[in-house]
Amino acid sequence: MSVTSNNLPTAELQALDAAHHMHPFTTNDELKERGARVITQAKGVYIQDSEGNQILDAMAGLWCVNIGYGRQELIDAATRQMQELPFYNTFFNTTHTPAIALAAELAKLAPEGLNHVFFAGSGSEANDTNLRMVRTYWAEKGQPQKSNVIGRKNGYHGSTVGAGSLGGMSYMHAQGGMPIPGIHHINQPDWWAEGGDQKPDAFGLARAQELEAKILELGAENVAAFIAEPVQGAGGVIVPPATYWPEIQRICDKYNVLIIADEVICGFGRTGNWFGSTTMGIKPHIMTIAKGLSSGYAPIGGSIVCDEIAGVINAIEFNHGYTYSGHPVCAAVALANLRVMQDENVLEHVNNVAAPAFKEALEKLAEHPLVGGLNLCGMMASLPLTPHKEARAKFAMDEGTAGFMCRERCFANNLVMRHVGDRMIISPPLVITPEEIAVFHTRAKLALDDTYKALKDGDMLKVTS
Ligand code: PXG
Repeated sequence: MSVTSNNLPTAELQALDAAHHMHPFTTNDELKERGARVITQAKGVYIQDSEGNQILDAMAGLWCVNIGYGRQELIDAATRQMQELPFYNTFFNTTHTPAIALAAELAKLAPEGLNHVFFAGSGSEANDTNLRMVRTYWAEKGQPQKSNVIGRKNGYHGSTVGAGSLGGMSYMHAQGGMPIPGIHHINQPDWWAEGGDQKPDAFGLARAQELEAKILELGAENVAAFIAEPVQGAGGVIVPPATYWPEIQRICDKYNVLIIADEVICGFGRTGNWFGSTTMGIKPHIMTIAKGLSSGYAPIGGSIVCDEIAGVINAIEFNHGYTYSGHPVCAAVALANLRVMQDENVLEHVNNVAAPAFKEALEKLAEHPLVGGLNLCGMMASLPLTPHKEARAKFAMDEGTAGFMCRERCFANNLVMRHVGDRMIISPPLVITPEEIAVFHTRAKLALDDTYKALKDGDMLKVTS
C-alpha cells in the first residue's frame, strides 16, 4: 500500500493539516490542539486511520457511501471515463454520453412526471439552482412577485449563500449575511424535542399548519415554493409524525405553492425507497439530489425537475450553470453506482435484511437509561440522549456536551456515530450486513455505557429546569 500522504508519521500529518488546511464547520484552533484523525483507507463499512484502527463507519462517510467503500465497478467507471473524456462542458450546444445516460436513468428512477435533470457539483449548488429556477418559473408565468420561499428552522440544504438561507440553521445565519431576502422559516416537526404534551399526530398537524399561516401572512400570490427534507438529516434525523406530510401536500396544492423535496440524504435508498418522497407520500415538483447519487465516490448533485417547470424553463435561456454540471467522470461514476444498486438489489437488501436488523439493534439501544427515544426511518436514525428518560428532558449543562462525550467514546470504541446536539446520529452504508450491525450494536452500547458512567461520576445528569 503506497499512498504518498500516508508515509508521514501521524503527528507530522496533523501538524501540516493544522498549518494549512481550514476544515469545514470546525474551530480549527481547537482541532490543532487535538490533532485531526487521519483516515487513510476504507473497505466495505470500515474505515482505517493512520494508526491502523479499523473503525465501523455508521455514518457512511457523510450520509453518502451507500454501497460501501472500495467498489471496483466505480473505480473502473472513473478510470475508463478519464481515459475516454475526462472533461467536457455541457454549455454552448454540447453534451456527452455520461450526462445523457445519467439524466435518462434518473428520469426512469424518479417518480412519475419528474423527467428532467439539471446537474450541479453538490447538494448546495443544486439548491441554489432550485431557488433561481422556481423564481424564474413564476416570473415566466407572469407572476414575478411569487418569489418567496419557505423553509424550516433546523432544516439543512447546504452551505452556499442560497442553500444556507433556505436552511434554517441559526448558527449559520449568524455568520455572513444570511438568510438573503425573500426566504422564511417555519418550525420543524420535531415531536421528541418540541412536542410537549401533545400527541405526535396532533403536533404534526399543528406544525404543518404553520405553513398555511405563513402562506396567508405573505399572501399566496407571493409564495413560490416550500422546501424541506422528507426526513431531516443534519438537523438530527427528525422523522415527522404521520400527519405532517399529507397536510403539507394539501396546503401546497391549495395555494399553488411548489414543493422542493431535498433528497440529498433521503434519496437513493436511505429510507427504503429510491426517494424519501415516495416513503413520505410527497408529490414534489423538484427533487434535490447529491451524496448517494454517486455513493460519495465523485462529487455530483442535481435537480430532478417536473415536466411543467422544465417546459417553462426550457423555453428560455436560463442563465445558470456550473463548469462541472454533468461532469463526465462524476456522471459515469454515478451511473456505475446506480447500476450496482440495481444489479445487487440494494433496496431489497435494505427492506428485507438491513433495515429490520438495524431496527432491532436500535430498539435495544433505545432501552439504555441514557437514551430518551428512537427516531428511525429505513437506514437513518437518531438516539436522543437524556438525563430523564420518561420526561424526554434536556440536560441542564450546555446542549451538545453529552452528545460530544458520547461521540468521543464511540471513536474510542472504533465506531463513527456522530452527534447533533445531544442526539446520536446513525446512517450506515445501505449494504451493511446483520453481522456488521451486531458489531455496531456492541460498540454503540459500550460507548453509551462509558458516557453514562462519565456523566454520573461527573454529576452531569441534571435536568434543565
Ligand atoms: N441538502 C441536504 C438535505 C443535505 O444533507 C446538502 C443539501 C448540501 O449538500 P453538499 O453536497 O453541498 O454538502 C446536504 C448536506 C452533517 C452534514 O454534519 C450534512 C451535510 C453536509 C455536511 C455535513 O450532517 N448534508
